[in-house]
Amino acid sequence: MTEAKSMTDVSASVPEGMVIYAVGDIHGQLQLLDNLLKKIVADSVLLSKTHQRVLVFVGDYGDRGPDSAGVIERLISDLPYGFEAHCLMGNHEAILLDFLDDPTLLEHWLRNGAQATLASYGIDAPNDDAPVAEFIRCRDHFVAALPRTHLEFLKTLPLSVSFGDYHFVHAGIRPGVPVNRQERHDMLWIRDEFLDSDEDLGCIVVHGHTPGPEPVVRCNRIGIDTGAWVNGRLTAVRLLGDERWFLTAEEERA
Ligand SMILES: [Mn+2]
Repeated sequence: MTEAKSMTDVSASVPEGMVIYAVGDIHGQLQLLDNLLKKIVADSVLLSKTHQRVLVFVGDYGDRGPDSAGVIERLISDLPYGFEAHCLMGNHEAILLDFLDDPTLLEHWLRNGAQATLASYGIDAPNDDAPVAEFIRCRDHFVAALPRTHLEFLKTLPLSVSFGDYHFVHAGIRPGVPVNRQERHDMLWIRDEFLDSDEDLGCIVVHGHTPGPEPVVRCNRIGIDTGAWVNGRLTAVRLLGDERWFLTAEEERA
């Protein structure tokens, strides 16, 4: 890897013959996802004969936006033809899985947008101060409504993937710890210690989790969460050779 140390210059490469599109946090915005996928397909048409086309999704597929179930179904079975896809785990998927094991965690999930996900599977969420019996009932209904394919998908999401000089992970990594020794909790939840670091991490980290109006490029990371559920913008970074640029789908708002 070359020594790019300016705050905005990232010098890193993906393997030759590969083009990667890494997509930020979707949060139930199926329409934005479909619009962005169309742009990615159009953008990559001329590369399809010469390059392996790779999609990486950095997690947070559900919660908050209107169609969590639809987003997961799209990722499982209806991505564009000809792409290799890697879907990573986000903290919202982890919260969902934890709730299946321990229904009392619904209170925590409700603070993170569970209502939208539950509704997308046809379930009314109880209030966060409802008795535990209601949380258990909600969990049981959810287990019954969640297609087996969705459960299997959620349970088998990897935490990270690497290609060339790039490392893809939901929230980030802990500076000073090698990428292969990172802890699950950091990869799903870390913010300031990672976001504020300008240390050489040994790779360029492509991540979501912390939204902003625009993608963020620093010497050691690229943040691609543009707040699909709050800003109506879903972003992908395209990585080809040592070049990168951004594709965005935007909601039309009156
Ligand atoms: Mn997140």
